[in-house]
Amino acid sequence: MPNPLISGILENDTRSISKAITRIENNQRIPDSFYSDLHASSSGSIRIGITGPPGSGKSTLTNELIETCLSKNKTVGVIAVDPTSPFTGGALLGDRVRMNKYLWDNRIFIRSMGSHGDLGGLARKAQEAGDVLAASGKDFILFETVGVGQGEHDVAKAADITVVVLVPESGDEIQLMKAGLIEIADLFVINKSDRDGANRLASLLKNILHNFTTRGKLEPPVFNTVANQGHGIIELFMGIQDHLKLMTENGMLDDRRLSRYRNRVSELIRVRLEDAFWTVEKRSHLDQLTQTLSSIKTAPVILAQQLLDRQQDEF
Ligand SMILES: Nc1nc2c(ncn2[C@@H]2O[C@H](COP(=O)(O)OP(=O)(O)OP(=O)(O)O)[C@@H](O)[C@H]2O)c(=O)[nH]1
Ligand SMILES: [Mg+2]
Repeated sequence: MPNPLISGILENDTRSISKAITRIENNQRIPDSFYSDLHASSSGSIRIGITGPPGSGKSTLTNELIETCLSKNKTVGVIAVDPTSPFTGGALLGDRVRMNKYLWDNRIFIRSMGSHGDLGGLARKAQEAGDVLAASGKDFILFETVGVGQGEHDVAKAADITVVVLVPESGDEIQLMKAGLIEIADLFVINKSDRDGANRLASLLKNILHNFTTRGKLEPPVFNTVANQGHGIIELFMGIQDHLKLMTENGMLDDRRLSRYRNRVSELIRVRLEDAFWTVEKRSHLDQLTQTLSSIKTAPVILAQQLLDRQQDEF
């Protein structure tokens, strides 16, 4: 018999979903059987990553996408991940407003996650929260992350399809290439297209994408939106569906899900090995040998090897 929390999640009970995500977020002990049951029911959703620079309109766009999903009788889960904030701040206040809007509507579940200073763990937790939402039967799960370097790559790993949100001022060819966005984006959105330069950026971007899309990837389409006026949202929603259809047909979606699964296993092993390795004794040994710069006598590679070689009782 599944545990009561799992039963609640499978019945799309908001309190159970919330409770499970809180446990994941706070690193509380969760039995393996919970994860097994979750896994058995968490493959049905489409996971969409939405990332981009601060203030580009990701939350506004997400809100519009929620409404579009609802109008098509689809259910939605949102995980708003902010790697830059602990648990307070403007963005999260905004999230609270929209959460309240859907408080009594179990077709929607919205949750924010701050980093708690544990950036690495955040991607894993967001994935697991996504599993909870998937098991609750949500058709779409939106992962909204502010793009600050690594953040974009993490969200890309968590999602089936990644939407990168830019604004007309987002820069010239070199800046766009350098940001590494071309590699992770499946679709581009130029939001705030009510401002000057939106068409210019769209043609520049299309040109770059045409020339630089790597093999094994579809050329990302570019959409113009004005999210705060609801313009271009339906087109974007349809564009996401079309792109997913293509990815399904040529096996890319399965490939991506497979590599996501493998990455998750590798990442869990890495974390467990490190946790097991760093005993209190080893930490204090490292601290002692590195009290000041002048106290350091060996190269990092040598000290690392010494720590790896020593048995517990030698400390
Ligand atoms: N002019 C214009 N303003 C917009 C548009 N979309 C959103 N905004 C405004 O831009 C501001 C930032 O929007 P958000 O949706 O909070 O942006 P965000 O990317 O979620 O921001 P962070 O979460 O802080 O990174 C808000 O004041 C929005 O009302 C648009 O298409 N045009
Ligand atoms: Mg936001």
